[in-house]
Amino acid sequence: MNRPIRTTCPYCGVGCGVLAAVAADGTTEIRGDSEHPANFGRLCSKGAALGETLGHSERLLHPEVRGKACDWNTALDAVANGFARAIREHGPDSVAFYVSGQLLTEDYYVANKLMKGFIGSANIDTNSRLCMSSSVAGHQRAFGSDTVPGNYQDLELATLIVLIGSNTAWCHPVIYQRIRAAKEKNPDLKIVVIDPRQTATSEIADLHLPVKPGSDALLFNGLLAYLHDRGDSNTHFVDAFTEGMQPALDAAHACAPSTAAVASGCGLREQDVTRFYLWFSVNEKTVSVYSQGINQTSSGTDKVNAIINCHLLTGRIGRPGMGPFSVTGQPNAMGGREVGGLANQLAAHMNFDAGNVDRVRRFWNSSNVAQRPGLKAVDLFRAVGEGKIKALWIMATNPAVSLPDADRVREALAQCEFVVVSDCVRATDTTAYAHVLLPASAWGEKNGTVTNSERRISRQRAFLEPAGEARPDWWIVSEVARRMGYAQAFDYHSPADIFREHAALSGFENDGKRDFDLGALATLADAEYEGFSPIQWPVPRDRPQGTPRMFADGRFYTENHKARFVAVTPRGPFNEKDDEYPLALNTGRVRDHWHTLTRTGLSPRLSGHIVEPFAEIHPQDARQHGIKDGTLVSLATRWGEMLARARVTETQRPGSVFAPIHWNDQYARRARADALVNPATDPVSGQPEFKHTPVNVTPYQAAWHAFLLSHRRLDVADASYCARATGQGFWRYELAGETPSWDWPRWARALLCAPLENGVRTEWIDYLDSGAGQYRGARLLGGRLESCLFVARTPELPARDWLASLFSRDALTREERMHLLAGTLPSQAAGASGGIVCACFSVGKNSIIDAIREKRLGTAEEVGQCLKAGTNCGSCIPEIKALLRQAQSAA
Ligand SMILES: Nc1nc2c(c(=O)[nH]1)N[C@H]1C(S)=C(S)[C@@H](COP(=O)(O)OP(=O)(O)OC[C@H]3O[C@@H](n4cnc5c(=O)[nH]c(N)nc54)[C@H](O)[C@@H]3O)O[C@H]1N2
Ligand SMILES: Nc1nc2c(c(=O)[nH]1)N[C@H]1C(S)=C(S)[C@@H](COP(=O)(O)OP(=O)(O)OC[C@H]3O[C@@H](n4cnc5c(=O)[nH]c(N)nc54)[C@H](O)[C@@H]3O)O[C@H]1N2
Ligand code: SF4
Ligand SMILES: [Mo]
Repeated sequence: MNRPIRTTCPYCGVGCGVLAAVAADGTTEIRGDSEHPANFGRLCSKGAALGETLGHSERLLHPEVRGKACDWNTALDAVANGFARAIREHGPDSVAFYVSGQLLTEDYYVANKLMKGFIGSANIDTNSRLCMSSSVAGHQRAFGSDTVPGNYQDLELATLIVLIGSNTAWCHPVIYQRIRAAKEKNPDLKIVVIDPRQTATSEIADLHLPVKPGSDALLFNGLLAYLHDRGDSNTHFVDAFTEGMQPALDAAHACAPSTAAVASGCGLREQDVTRFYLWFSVNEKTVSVYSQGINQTSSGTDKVNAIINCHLLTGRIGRPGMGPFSVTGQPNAMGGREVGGLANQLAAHMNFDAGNVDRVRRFWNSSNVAQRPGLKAVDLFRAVGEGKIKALWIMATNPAVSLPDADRVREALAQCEFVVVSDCVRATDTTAYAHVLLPASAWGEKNGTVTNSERRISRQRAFLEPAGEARPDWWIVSEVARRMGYAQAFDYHSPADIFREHAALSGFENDGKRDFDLGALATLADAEYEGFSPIQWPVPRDRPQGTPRMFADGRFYTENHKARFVAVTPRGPFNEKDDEYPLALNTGRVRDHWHTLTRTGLSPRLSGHIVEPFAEIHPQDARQHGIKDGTLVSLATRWGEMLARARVTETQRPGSVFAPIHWNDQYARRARADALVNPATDPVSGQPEFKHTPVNVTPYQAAWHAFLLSHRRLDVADASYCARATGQGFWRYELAGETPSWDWPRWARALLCAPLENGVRTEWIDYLDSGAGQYRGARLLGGRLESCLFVARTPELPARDWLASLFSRDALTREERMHLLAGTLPSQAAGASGGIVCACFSVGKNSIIDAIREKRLGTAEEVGQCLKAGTNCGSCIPEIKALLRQAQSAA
């Protein structure tokens, strides 16, 4: 085992410290870093399984130009020439970069500098537009700067935590674990969850408010009015450090004349609203955590300010245990904001004011700095579709899957003259449209920094050699810049060079005028950069120890240093539901997958929790739309359609449907949620309304259903529904189709027989009941199970667990062969796992239910002692507790 390397998890914005050690056999052991202040050794299921995602099977290993592998020189020349030609013929605004919060700060800085500083256009936007831009805009309106005031420790010091539009348990699991631990220590800590759905997060809630989708501004305006009317205003703070309270209060009173009016407008019980308001009133130490349920709406910026208003009125900001807290999604969403990666920012938290443009021009020593904001993501891709953008470079993001109205995004990419994609993975829905493909180094191979949700900058460090010819993104961008004639300004030899320049720019002519200041880090020696310990910005020259909390002195970054209330008039979603599309589509994440599956999709452990795209729907709506649990449904909106497995559940709010964002053409067919999502955006931030699109749901009339487990990866072309998941030693396919085969045995043989099996003993075991429309077949190769296929007219098929377990066996016993087509051994007839709950120890739902019943287990700890489930990363504890509750209510 090599010495462990200290690095940072590449998934969510919690920014956990990780220790990675490569063993002699090439596998990587991953542990939480007990010294990292974000996680103190904890990891969630995704972080813990990082070692399973480092293989090279899917990697892009060398540059390609128009489908042909080539050397770096050829590819870099092609990119530089393609961009230079477009700029020469159509001007700098005819080109664009679309980048990502998954780049490291150094990569991001160089990309931003090239576009805004030297090409002279601000057409560089980032997927953080889809993620954080309403928070950024809300912060800027309230504080005059994009500043997150507090930190994670505040969650442990608070007596009330309000989680708004945040499925913390699944999306920021280590923050959730810290909150849970804080609640165990202090049972008086109250937790309120505001989300139309009941999620895993609601499991620790003292109060869950299932708000009507999009009604949060009314709820917080009501709170503002209530706090004021009860005399909870901190008049000293308001008078000395804020402005604009009265108009904000007037707007609040106008829409929220009473708690009853709020309750009815938000679809809540009045006593629940009152309880929430009262708790907020009496708990000075309140942290309001919010995330995509707030940001991703067409009035997201107003909602952010409606929340911040309540903290300003009560002066609950900048002190331990309190504050509004926007938690960031991607590992380096914050770093991207810091370098100016959003099209409406210039650099280092500076906007396009003339003074800033001049300052940056002098610092970069360029006569060509962009003078005004560029196109925001949705508009940018619209411009691509209209042929206005002639050359586009996409780095570290997968817009064909993740942008709203994603079918139009594909059309735009298909007709763009010159598309460059830098990615680690060869085949994504976006790389399919690239003229030039550039192989980027992946996590574990690159060096640089990231900033987490609490402004803490940490190092990512390499512990692996780059795969194939992959190179770090900063190097790729710098090489293109050189070839475009900017060699001097991009003469970087290491990420440390870039970091020092970035830090110097943030401190340049700053003198406390701008929040983002890393002045003290501008002269870091290479060795110091190597040994860099996590630190919270600002780190100005006179405060080299960093800054845990902001605004403690009541001084903000507006002209007059006062924080601003914003008067908010609540607005509903841009597209309300209509007769044709009577339900509201809400989209989001699942516990064990990350975005478009390019990494978590490789891990058998992570792929076992949820194996296919689904649509959650309330029983009442299911009845009305003729939908049964476990069947396939078609979801359709004015923008597109998808197929998914129905999950009928009381946790869903009547009137809404929830679908996950993860599945795409690489893992499924017709399952991209964003094909359905409307491209409506927030007028201030440009953030899309991902959480609300009018939708219709109908049963999908499949003539046959099937599952297939196969040692080899296959292409099941005849299936209209197909979802693939990675198993241990096999691929799992869930299938359905509109026309049944005339001859299933022949169909199965055509699909499952591989050409090169000479000399190996091949056996078939199969069974056909053509009357019942049933076929079951298994194929053995040299005595091992190679594949099996189960077809039926309905989705009722045997459980997959026992069959799946046979793929890790060298040979099958006689008994196993006999029962192969039954799908289970008689002794295990009830032994299906029911789906993985604990990813770390592969413990299934049914084993937990059985253990609870048979051993009379009462707590998650007891389940852990008995089955180990939940004892490693703890991400599944909310689900275990839900099973305990179910068992208790059944008993
Ligand atoms: N497992 C996992 N974790 C992740 C990611 C991942 O892909 N997988 N991605 C990371 C990224 S980039 C991000 S941005 C974060 C996102 O983290 P979250 O914001 O927590 O995740 P989402 O599932 O997008 O949405 C959160 C919740 O908003 C709710 N919601 C919808 N509409 C409304 C509404 O009108 N009001 C309120 N109050 N709530 C509403 C949804 O029901 C959902 O439960 O997660 C990060 N962490
Ligand atoms: N309907 C709906 N849509 C959404 C959302 C939603 O809630 N609902 N959420 C939105 C949000 S918040 C986000 S953040 C986006 C995320 O959406 P995307 O950014 O499109 O998703 P990822 O799968 O993370 O894409 C990252 C890509 O970069 C590659 N990559 C990883 N590391 C590197 C690297 O170091 N260098 C390079 N060059 N490439 C790398 C990966 O292989 C992958 O292809 O989705 C948005 N879309
Ligand atoms: S909470 Fe999980 S995904 Fe997020 S940084 Fe920590 S280990 Fe990674
Ligand atoms: Mo995000």
